[in-house]
Amino acid sequence: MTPDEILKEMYDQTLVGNGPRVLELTHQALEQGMEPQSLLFDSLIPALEEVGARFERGDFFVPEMLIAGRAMAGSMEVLRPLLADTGVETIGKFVMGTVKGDVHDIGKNLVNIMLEGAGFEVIDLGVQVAPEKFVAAIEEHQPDIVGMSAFLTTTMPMFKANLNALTKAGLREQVIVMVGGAPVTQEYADAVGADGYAADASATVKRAKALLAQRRAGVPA
Ligand code: B12
Repeated sequence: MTPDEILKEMYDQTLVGNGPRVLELTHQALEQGMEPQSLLFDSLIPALEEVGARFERGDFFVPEMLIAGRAMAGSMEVLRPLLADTGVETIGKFVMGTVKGDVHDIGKNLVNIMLEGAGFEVIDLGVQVAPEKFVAAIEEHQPDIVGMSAFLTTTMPMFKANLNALTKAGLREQVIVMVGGAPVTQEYADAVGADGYAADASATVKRAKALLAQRRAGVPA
């Protein structure tokens, strides 16, 4: 198969949630010397975007979203070490979690992979992370940045609840807070008082590095 054929079939098979075939194609692509980034950005992510569009139109339902998500996650397990293993030294510590009430983690996991690849040490708290768990993790790990993911308009208000919990625990000033997830916007991030927002994984890396550099230069975020 040519690289284009692989990308196309991988897209189609992710869309229909054929996990075993997506995994097979992932291995085949890598054996042929294709770049892991290309599989991610030219096939897997566009497929999930299409899944979301179909769900919105009522052509797909939750089970379809779930199997498509699983198919992508299976491939990401293979790609993860390849994307993260760039041999760069640690530049900062990042605590990351999906907010309480929300189980979406594909986007968060992708952000984690890219952050690791850029040299961040990432402590992943998983999904459904309650405010007190963010507080405890910050106390324990003393990260430079805490990242919060939310994918539902109903769980986005948890950002504010988390920020309030950090303030109450006296931790707000010592950590940079970044927020993100499909429905989140820069305006929303500003409104809840987060320090940073990014729309995708590579923008997150750029923004995280910039915020860290600012903080280390003594400029408040
Ligand atoms: C797969 C999926 C699921 C899977 C999740 C599997 C998993 N393990 O994650 C399952 C089936 C479980 C699911 C369930 C539901 N889902 Co859903 N889901 C999706 C879908 C199709 C893809 C999400 C995804 O993985 N995208 C791919 C990743 C790579 O993109 P991403 O998530 O946006 O992440 C990127 C950025 O947002 C950013 N980012 C992410 N996190 C962070 C964090 C920080 C700090 C920063 C800076 C950046 C950042 O970088 C990421 C990488 O580039 C989306 C549709 C869509 N277009 O997003 C709907 C979607 C998010 N789901 C939706 C809904 C409604 C639901 C349900 C309520 C459905 C239901 N009726 O039960 C439930 C809720 C369950 C819950 N309590 O959480 C809606 C949300 C609508 C809204 N605005 O509120 C969406 C948008 C679908 C739609 N178009 O209507 N879902």
